[in-house]
Amino acid sequence: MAGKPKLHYFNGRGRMEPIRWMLAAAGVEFEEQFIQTKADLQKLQHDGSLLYQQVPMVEIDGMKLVQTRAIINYIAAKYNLYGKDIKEKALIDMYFEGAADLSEMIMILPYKPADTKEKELTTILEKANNRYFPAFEKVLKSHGKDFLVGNQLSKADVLLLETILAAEELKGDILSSFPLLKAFKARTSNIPTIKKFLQPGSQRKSAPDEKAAAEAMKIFH
Ligand SMILES: N[C@@H](CCC(=O)N[C@@H](CS)C(=O)NCC(=O)O)C(=O)O
Repeated sequence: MAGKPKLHYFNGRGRMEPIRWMLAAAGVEFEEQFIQTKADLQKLQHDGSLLYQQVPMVEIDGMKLVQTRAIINYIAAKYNLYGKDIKEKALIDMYFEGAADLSEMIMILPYKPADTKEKELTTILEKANNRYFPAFEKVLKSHGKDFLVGNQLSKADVLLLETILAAEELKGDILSSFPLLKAFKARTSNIPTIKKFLQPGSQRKSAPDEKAAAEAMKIFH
């Protein structure tokens, strides 16, 4: 039997967090090898483990996979989080990419210069409120089902939940005018594998404070 996937990244959210979420939602246990210094990153870069000299990198099923989307798609395909046919896959990708656009804006906020953070935050909240959350509310309303596509959990649902929770960290009542998203959040948070990941002590990471953001910047810049 193949061993547990091994995740190579720093001990923070960044681009690895949605990968952690996908594995957790699929009920797959994983190990983490944390990159703590620039030297740790350089070691991986020099030993040929990173095709583009970048992380996230995940050792899984005898492969060393890089590129966040490729890793997520492999996990989604392997663990049935990618729909049942090519039309469902297209919709799942379309919703996933929308959530990813918002999620990425939130993910990089702590690494923005202090004097632009306030403006960035306003832009993110405006986009969440007027572009992304209305779109997902509309999708859920259009079919009245529990999940975004095919009434079955997919990588798009997992990323949407992750993104909702991250957006709520920025503004607690951000879902106030999105009742279907509120219900979606409650429902998906209660899926046993996800519920477990949301418990304290899981491998889920918290949003970086200034010190953690500065540490990560030292490794990658
Ligand atoms: N498109 C890549 C981007 C990866 C990326 O930018 N990784 C950063 C850390 S989050 C990195 O490894 N930076 C070091 C470098 O580019 O030399 C992905 O999604 O995996």
